Amino acid sequence: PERENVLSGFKTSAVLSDSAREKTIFIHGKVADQDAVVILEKTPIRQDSLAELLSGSTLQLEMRNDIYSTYRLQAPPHLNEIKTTVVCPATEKHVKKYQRQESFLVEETGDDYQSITLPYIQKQSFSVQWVYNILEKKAEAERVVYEDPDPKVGFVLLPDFKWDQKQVDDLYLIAIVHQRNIKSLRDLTSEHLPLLQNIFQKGKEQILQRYKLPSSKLRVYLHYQPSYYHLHVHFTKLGYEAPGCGVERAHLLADVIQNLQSDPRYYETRTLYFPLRADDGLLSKFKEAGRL
Ligand code: M7G
Repeated sequence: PERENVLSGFKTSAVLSDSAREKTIFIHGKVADQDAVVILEKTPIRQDSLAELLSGSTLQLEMRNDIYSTYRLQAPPHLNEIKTTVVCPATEKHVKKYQRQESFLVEETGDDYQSITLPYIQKQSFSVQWVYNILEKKAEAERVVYEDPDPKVGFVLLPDFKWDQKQVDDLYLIAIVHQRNIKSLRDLTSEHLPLLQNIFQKGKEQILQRYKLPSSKLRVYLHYQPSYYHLHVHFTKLGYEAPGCGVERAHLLADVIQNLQSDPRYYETRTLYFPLRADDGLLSKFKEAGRL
């Protein structure tokens, strides 16, 4: 494992959000004059480490009352890690993405997509360089779980960077398609059914083989709007509320496939609903167009 401390010179400028329940904090700051976003998250307590945790820790009594007592437990360092994600250099848009914000539901017709959303995302979306790095094996190559190299229906399946792979309870993988011209759900037509069916079927098979999770335990979905406009599918464990996964943005892959089977142009023409955050530039565009 790489031992480096990019964070030793980190200067905090603001806490973007935090959650005592999720045990996370999102911080904005600077690393050597560059803007950075740092996400700290306490990891779940693993069942397979319980014996070691209980026997190998020191306990400090806080209070005792009748049959009740509370302690502070000092776990061995390797059982007390904090998962840390660093985005550096971070753009203004990254800072906004992680800032707690009020959001508003937008109604986007097919025409709105063409006249408002498409021009906006062509100018203003996150770089998908990290996606190309994965497809070209320039990054995360050793993390790839499965690849179908076919240029039309192929994809790469790998752990999402939100998942530390230590326990299956919060399983989170993404399938990234090899085709480079599909931005999002909006671009899908019946032409893409073989691709979607391939991802659905092989993704489920691989997860069953490797993690022993049957498809009845999986939530397989796309986000609209996504953060990154290169088509990808999320695979998470059913019942795991992944951070940032509000119901409004999720479209189950099984539904997407059926909708395209019944209407080849379903996602081109339908009104789609999604939340946008107060400071999202796209929200301003909808307001300017009188659509909100
Ligand atoms: P999305 O629906 O476009 O955006 O999903 P969201 O982040 O708003 O949900 C993109 C998914 O890719 C998210 O689940 C991210 O956690 C994940 N992801 C983002 N980046 C930059 C990386 C990365 O560099 N590597 C991996 N493995 N996953 C990433």
